[in-house]
Amino acid sequence: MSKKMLKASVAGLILSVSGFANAGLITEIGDTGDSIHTAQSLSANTTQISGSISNNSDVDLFGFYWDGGLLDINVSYDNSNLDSQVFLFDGLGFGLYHNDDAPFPNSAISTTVSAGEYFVGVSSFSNDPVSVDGTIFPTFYTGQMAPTGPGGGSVLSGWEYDGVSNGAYIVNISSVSSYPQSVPEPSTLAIFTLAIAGLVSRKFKN
Ligand SMILES: [Ca+2]
Ligand SMILES: [Ca+2]
Ligand SMILES: [Ca+2]
Repeated sequence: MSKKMLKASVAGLILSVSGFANAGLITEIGDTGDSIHTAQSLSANTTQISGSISNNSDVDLFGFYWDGGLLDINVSYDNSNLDSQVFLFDGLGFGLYHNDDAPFPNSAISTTVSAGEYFVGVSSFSNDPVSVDGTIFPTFYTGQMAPTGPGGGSVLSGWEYDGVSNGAYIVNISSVSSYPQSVPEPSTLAIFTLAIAGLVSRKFKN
């Protein structure tokens, strides 16, 4: 290998290693919101989030795009007094999974989901998400829970704000994707036209 080639490959290796490190860790910016409209978006290739439940009522939501397949999320809090809970919502705000204490003392979710937008939420036990119909998840803490609470059929509208701890946390997450480019105008127009055509034909049938 020539000296020039060696230099180039060393430079390339340094670039790729630093690029990998930069892409992985994302830090909470200020205090991210507790609704899907105020959530911080994760950039592509994020594998770790460093954040803080800054007071007992704080909830942190992060939005991301997922290519589909097995999604692993694990919240840990080695150096703080936080007792975390983790939640997964779909792109519309419907609850998918919740875990408080497993594997203890972490809060983890592992699920295979289709491609699309999702939101991961962190709160302090027992600050649970609610919809207009009540709590979205059951209040068990023995593992990963489906949204079988009274409010599980409706989208996230708020939280109970009754947490009992606070502190820093780390979320380890399967490498997320970049958000797809915005939907081109013609497709939007086509969907709109189809919807109108559907409405008109229904009216005619009636
Ligand atoms: Ca926060
Ligand atoms: Ca927050
Ligand atoms: Ca917990």
